[in-house]
Amino acid sequence: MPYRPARYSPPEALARAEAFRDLMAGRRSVRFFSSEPVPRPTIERLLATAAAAPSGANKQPWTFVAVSDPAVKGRIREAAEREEKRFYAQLAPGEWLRDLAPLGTDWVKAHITDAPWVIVVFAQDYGLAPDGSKSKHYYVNESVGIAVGLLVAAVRNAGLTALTHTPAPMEFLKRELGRPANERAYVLMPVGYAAPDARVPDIHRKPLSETVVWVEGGQ
Ligand code: IYR
Repeated sequence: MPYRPARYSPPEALARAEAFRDLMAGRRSVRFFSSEPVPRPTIERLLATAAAAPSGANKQPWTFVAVSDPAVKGRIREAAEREEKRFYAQLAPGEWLRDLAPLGTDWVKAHITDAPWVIVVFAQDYGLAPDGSKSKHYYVNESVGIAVGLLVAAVRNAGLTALTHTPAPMEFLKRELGRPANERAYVLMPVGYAAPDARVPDIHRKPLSETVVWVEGGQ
């Protein structure tokens, strides 16, 4: 079927690219959330944005579990902290702990109960129909990663913040949220307003010159 995406004049395209760059370059991972509520319709739009991501063979191999129930958030926090205590005290190699030191993270995960919403993203390693039959999914990690990227951008665009959090290991999330055999927890994201006194580590992005290689010609 025909498709005519919006197009812009080159100066307008540049201005839009700059404005979106500025919006996204101002994004920070925030670990301090206000408990101020965010209405469900807003979260629904953010999730619809994520679900518009491209995916291998259009299989859309993701499930988003949006939790605002304080009891469920409480159980998720408890289990996450149990895993994280073990991570920080026993599992993490010295180099990993040294790499995390500038972020100031530890096993306490107050963001899980402070934020009004916790979105748990599950990756579907294969399709599972209600009759139990299985089907193939393709490039699952890539597809779900792109969807989470769109979600992070949508959250920022709405003036909210999120933390992409991966308590390791994450098996407890599948159990706690009663997800089926074909799903695996991919990331946990508290979403809400940043606390008014939120602080972030003084870390910086690499200059583009270290990140981009140009191979130009022909235009
Ligand atoms: N999952 C732990 C440790 C952690 C790991 C990475 I890689 C980070 O970028 C941040 C934290 C935690 O959430 O504290």
